[in-house]
Amino acid sequence: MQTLGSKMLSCSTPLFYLCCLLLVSFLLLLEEAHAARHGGISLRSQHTALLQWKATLASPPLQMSSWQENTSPCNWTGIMCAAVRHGRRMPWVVTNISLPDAGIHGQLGELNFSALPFLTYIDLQNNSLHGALPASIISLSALLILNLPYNQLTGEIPYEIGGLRSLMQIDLSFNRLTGLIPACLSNLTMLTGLAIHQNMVSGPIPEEIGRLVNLQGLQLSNSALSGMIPKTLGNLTQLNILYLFGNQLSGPIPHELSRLVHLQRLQLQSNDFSGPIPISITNLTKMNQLFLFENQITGSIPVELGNLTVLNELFLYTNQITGSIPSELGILLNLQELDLS
Ligand SMILES: *[C@@H]1O[C@H](CO)[C@@H](O)[C@H](O)[C@H]1NC(C)=O
Ligand SMILES: *[C@@H]1O[C@H](CO)[C@@H](O)[C@H](O)[C@H]1NC(C)=O
Ligand SMILES: *[C@@H]1O[C@H](CO)[C@@H](O)[C@H](O)[C@H]1NC(C)=O
Ligand SMILES: *[C@@H]1O[C@H](CO)[C@@H](O)[C@H](O)[C@H]1NC(C)=O
Ligand SMILES: *[C@@H]1O[C@H](CO)[C@@H](O)[C@H](O)[C@H]1NC(C)=O
Ligand SMILES: *[C@@H]1O[C@H](CO)[C@@H](O)[C@H](O)[C@H]1NC(C)=O
Ligand SMILES: *[C@@H]1O[C@H](CO)[C@@H](O)[C@H](O)[C@H]1NC(C)=O
Ligand SMILES: CC(=O)N[C@H]1CO[C@H](CO)[C@@H](O)[C@@H]1O
Repeated sequence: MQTLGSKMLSCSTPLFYLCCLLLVSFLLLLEEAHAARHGGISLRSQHTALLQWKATLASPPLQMSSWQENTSPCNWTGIMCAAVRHGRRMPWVVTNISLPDAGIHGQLGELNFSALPFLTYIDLQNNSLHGALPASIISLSALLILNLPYNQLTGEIPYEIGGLRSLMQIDLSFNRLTGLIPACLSNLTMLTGLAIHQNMVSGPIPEEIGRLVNLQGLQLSNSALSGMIPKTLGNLTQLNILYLFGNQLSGPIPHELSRLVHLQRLQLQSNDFSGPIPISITNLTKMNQLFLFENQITGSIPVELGNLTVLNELFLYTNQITGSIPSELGILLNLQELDLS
């Protein structure tokens, strides 16, 4: 049953897309019908969804005291609205929820996302959100930013997230998410930032991630990822930051990483990487931090590292590196920290 179920719902099957398409069309129809009854897009249903969510929270925080029945949600703390064109009208709709550090104790699954189709921005970082990231998140088709670090989210990252084609930033760091990194994240080709640092996700880094060619930051650190770095990461040529540290990743550091010409910080420490430091990465002349410590790296330190003139921090300790420190490293005038012990 399990296998059949996951097969049928796998994001790579045409059936899933058909279902999504039907679901989205259905929701749009509903929205239209609803809007028609009210002579336009209804702020009322957005108002209701937010108040219903508030009612499910364990002692709603002070910041939410302005969330009251007979006021406009556009006046509430943490809520922003915008006027959107709808036929000849320009109704106000809820576009932002921004309540970081607010002590919200509740579940996102209780928030009726299908009533909030105009949300572009969610920042609920550093609250006490627990439970899963709900599959209903697929309703948020206008979402650009999803910021949920520092919560207690559990369960798997729903593959439905791959349907949010407008998403530019996802931060799910510092939660307790488990399961695999869904390959369908690779459908979010507008993403500039993807951070799932400090969770309990496991399995391989999907090679499909190489399709996210607009990524500037990729943080998949401090989890339980295993397998090799996919060569396709070499396609992410806009990356400034690549953090994969604190996992059980193994195999060689792929020389394809030398294509990441904008890379400033490469942190691969505390994994099981083996093989030599690829000489090709000494082409990454913007590299500022190179952390390779606590791995099984062998061979000698390439003299070409001396070409990385803006390198500030180079940590290579606890590996099986042999030979001496090349004198060329001495010409790295900016090198503040060189720890090869
Ligand atoms: C929003 O609040 C202001 C005063 O703070 C008030 O004048 C205005 O009527 C409110 N708007 C709505 C739609 O509730
Ligand atoms: C989280 O919010 C609390 C206040 O609610 C604050 O003291 C703490 O510094 C915040 N933590 C982070 C990581 O932002
Ligand atoms: C969620 O919102 C939609 C759209 O307003 C509505 O049709 C639906 O009944 C709501 N669901 C619940 C459980 O309130
Ligand atoms: C609302 O969201 C947009 C992105 O969709 C963002 O540019 C804007 O800064 C947000 N406003 C606030 C007050 O956070
Ligand atoms: C990405 O990289 C792989 C291997 O490095 C390559 O075969 C592929 O064509 C590249 N392009 C995309 C869009 O994945
Ligand atoms: C470094 O880049 C240059 C061109 O910028 C190329 O000719 C050379 O082969 C590269 N070296 C390595 C080791 O990748
Ligand atoms: C890099 O360093 C090597 C050895 O130190 C040197 O021969 C080479 O010319 C330098 N420059 C480039 C672009 O590789
Ligand atoms: C339309 C589209 O790009 N679909 C892709 C979404 O992601 C899955 C898994 O990576 C692909 O198999 C689909 O082709």
